[in-house]
Amino acid sequence: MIYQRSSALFQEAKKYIPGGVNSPVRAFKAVGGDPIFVKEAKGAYLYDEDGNRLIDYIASWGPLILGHAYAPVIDAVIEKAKKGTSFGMPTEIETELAKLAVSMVPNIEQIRFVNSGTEACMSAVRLARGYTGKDKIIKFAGCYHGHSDSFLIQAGSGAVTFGSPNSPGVTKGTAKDTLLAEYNDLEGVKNLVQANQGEIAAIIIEPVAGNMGCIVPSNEFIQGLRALCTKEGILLLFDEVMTGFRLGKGGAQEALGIDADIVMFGKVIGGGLPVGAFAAKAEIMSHLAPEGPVYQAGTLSGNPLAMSAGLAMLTALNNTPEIFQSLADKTEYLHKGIASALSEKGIAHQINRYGSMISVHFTDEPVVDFTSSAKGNNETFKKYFHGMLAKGIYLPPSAFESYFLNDAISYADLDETISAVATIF
Ligand code: KE4
Repeated sequence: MIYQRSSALFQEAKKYIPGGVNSPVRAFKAVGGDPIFVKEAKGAYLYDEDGNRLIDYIASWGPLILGHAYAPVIDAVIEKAKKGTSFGMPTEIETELAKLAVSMVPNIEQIRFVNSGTEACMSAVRLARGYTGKDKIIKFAGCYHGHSDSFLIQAGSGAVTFGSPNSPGVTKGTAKDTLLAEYNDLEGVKNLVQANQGEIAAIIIEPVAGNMGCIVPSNEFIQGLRALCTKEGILLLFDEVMTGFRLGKGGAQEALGIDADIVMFGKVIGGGLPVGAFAAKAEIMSHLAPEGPVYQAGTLSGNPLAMSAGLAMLTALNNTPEIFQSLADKTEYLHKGIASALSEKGIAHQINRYGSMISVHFTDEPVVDFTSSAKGNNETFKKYFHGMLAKGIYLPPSAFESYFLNDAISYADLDETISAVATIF
């Protein structure tokens, strides 16, 4: 594999864009080396600027669940663009996507579209604070809800990758209203609630975590959170930016059998264009402007171009729900293949998997929270990442991320991936 053109492009990018990227996780800081510049992509494959073909396990960090340049999405976007891209006025397609999303996801009656997962989570927390009249939120170490100030406290994903979980620029005034708990530690949450009686508006969680690698909640933990929130009048916020429309039509609420009070989406719901959303029962959503007092807005929110991509994507998933099982089967196959390759070589590892989310951790201790995830051997991870890249397999460039399989990945691609693991170790 040669990467001259990518490296040259990176040098040029760094002159005009901070760190040469528009999102830090893309910069390979955690694994070293220069990031790969993509020229185009189709189905399961990325084609980079040096002419290399890479099997893609990121899918743009989740959105492209049916593979790159999925024809129905592309066609919808082209057709819609010819009629104008954004008007700043209501359009019918927003209602069509809202109706479809509400029909697919349990326990929601209304949805508000925004432009990113960050905006969805930030707006949902403001709504929860406005609805309850309380200020504090509880988040979990290693969970990432976007880069809004309240969330950059022991955040996951890029924030933890750079070892600066508490970002400069976040004021003490903001940080004091974000309480921190450990994932899968129900007692710790109960103690926080006890110590802040009557002050907590919401508990926000990734119901299946993907930003410290993939971490699955224990039944006792997630059911306990629901019961605690109900008892204490705290809103339970499910950040389904990753899991929404990926674990199934109904996302994590359906998969785990838990009703959240507000659900946030991003990624798949936009089909690869900038769409985020948050949703709840009408009784809660009616507190949002212009109907209610909680202000939230956005020039490009619900713009018809992004809506056309989201509508084509969700329509495809709604009409062929069997793809969710197909993806889960492929992910299980990958899990078993990588596990046997690593075991054969005597490499200490944990593999966490839920649906089509999976992550490999080079540690012999079960990975159940941020602390145990951080014990993974990053030197081994770096060798693994670059070894796989050299074999044409593109994995997330950080141990604190989940892979996202897309349904265009074939079993032949999976076999190529598995044999690459065996070879590099
Ligand atoms: P965005 O603002 O990046 O669209 O969404 C923020 C967000 C919120 N909630 C969850 C569970 C998320 O995973 C994310 C974004 N995920 C990262 C990858 N782990 C996006 C990649 C990036 O930061 O470039």
